[in-house]
Amino acid sequence: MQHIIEASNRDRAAAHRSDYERLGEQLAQHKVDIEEVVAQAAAFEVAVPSWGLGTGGTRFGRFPGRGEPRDVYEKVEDAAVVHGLTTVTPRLSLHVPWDEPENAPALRAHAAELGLGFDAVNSNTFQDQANQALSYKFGALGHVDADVRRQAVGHILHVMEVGKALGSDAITIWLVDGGNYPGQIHLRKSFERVRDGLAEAYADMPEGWTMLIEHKPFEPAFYATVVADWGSSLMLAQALGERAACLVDLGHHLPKTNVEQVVARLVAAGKLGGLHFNDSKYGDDDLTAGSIKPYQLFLVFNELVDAVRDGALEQPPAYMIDQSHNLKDPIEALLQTVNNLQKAFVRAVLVRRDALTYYQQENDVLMAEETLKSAFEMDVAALVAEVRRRRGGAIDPIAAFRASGYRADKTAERAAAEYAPPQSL
Ligand code: PSV
Ligand code: MN
Repeated sequence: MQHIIEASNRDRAAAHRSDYERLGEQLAQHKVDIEEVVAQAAAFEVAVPSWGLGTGGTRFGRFPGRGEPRDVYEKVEDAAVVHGLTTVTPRLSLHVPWDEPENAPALRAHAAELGLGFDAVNSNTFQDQANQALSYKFGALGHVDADVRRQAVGHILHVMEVGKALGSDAITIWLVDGGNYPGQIHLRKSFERVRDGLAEAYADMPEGWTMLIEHKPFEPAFYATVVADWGSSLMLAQALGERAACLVDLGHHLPKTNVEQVVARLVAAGKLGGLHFNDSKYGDDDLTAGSIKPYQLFLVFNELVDAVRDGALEQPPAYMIDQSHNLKDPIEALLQTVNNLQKAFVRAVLVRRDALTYYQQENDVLMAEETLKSAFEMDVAALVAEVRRRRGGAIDPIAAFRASGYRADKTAERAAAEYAPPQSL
């Protein structure tokens, strides 16, 4: 891939240089040094979800793409391509058991060879797995039966073991416990059971790990989900202790929720641990981040950049993508996503914070809003491309990927009848 990137960058070098210089001049007029922004932008990294590398689907069907990865080893291979082109996705967030490796140390070594590591691991008590003794049909950690609860805690501990072997240092737990009809679950007691189950898993969490609790208002529970909102998530994180925090998935909010304000509240509580990026029009649509509500994405980053800058956040939360690529080529969708995320982040960096504070103090509503809007409207594509170029990535990752013929090569290779997964070595 490296020689393709170089060739692709050579073709674009002159046009890119002039775009970058023009942006530098524009920023200089506002007394902003483009080099400083490039340095800050280079700090942005985001994890890729193992499930985002294959074609996703809905409950009505799935239309597989060409040359999809057949197992987690091939997913790692594809993730390395995304990282090679973008240079900012060095970690994979693995779902267990969807992408559980037979041999975690071997997978870790394979990933390391390709320059990748592992981000938070994700547990799954939302589906029954083959050979599972007890069903999660009526819940897992919140189930009325203590044996089911024990099994669910056991699964979470197992996922941590897998994560430990992979070199992860966090687990993300999204629970679907809930009910479809009033009366089905005891609203208060189901929450207490979930809290107690999480506390058991938390007590055995490896040293230095963080437990990320992800809330979601509905689906698959259609009447009452136990961990439905940021308030429930925060109560759990506070009950568990210092190493538990909340994860905000941008798609897990009721329509019209002010997501950036949710982010601000969790920062204020010292409990914002991670973000799942995606976008949506109606619900948890898992579309490309920035494709539907780019202003919201920018406003979320605005809160995060502001919080890091004034010390409200000691370090940025864990950034992860959580999308389902049903129609787009998954690698291309990820390249597009990463670019959208970087642009939103850079625009947030460009917000003139002194001016914003001044206008807020003066109750100058219009100018305060314009201060945000003017940063949001900046065309920062060249700056983000320059970050990639300097790190050995592609000025235009999608063009370079298309020029590489990678998908066509993999389509031929992965269609081969005989396949020996590398973990059998
Ligand atoms: C649930 O909708 C979710 O956002 C959780 O993060 C899951 O782990 C992921 O999507 C994959 O289904
Ligand atoms: Mn999520």
